[in-house]
Amino acid sequence: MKKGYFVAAFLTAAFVLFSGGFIKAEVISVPNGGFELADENGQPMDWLVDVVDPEDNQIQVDTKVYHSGKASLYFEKGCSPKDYEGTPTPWKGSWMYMRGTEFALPKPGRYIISFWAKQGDGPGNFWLVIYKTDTSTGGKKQLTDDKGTYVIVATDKSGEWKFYEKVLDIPQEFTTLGFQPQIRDANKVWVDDVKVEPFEEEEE
Ligand SMILES: [Ca+2]
Repeated sequence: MKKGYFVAAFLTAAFVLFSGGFIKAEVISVPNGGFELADENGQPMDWLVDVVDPEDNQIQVDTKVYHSGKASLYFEKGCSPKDYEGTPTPWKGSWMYMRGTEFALPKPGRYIISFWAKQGDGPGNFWLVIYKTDTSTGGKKQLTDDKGTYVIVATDKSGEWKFYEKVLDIPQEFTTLGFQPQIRDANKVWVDDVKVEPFEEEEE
């Protein structure tokens, strides 16, 4: 921990030095937000993958299709709720999701949360849910914006890489965040560059 703290302090000092004394943007690292790191099974490091039905659904780090670096997240839901209607396992047709390692923001305030996605033309949409863990209960609490939504939804189905972002006011009690990628209906998507940056009103 101490070594990590020292490195962080050093990098901050170096950043201030080389940016001419102005802190323009603090770098906030989303753990494996670029999906460059995979385990021996091709699963993304720092993300908890919960594929409820591997016959229909798939989560893999893809090293052939990516937006930046050398890899992205491939996320495919091969079934729809209607496929499991009236069966003993209706939950198999419902949400498929995974969760990222939670991370800390330096302070409360306004942030831009963004990602790139390249989505297929299936009926489902990829959602990125923003949440924190309630440390007293272990439950997940979603962060809702002023329009009452707590997700960033990938709406484009052209198969091209598209940028999605949301500006959110992060309150004190939410300075530890987690991301939950999910799809409910059938579709496939590549996701890359999940990022969090401080929002700046004006740039000079
Ligand atoms: Ca990447």
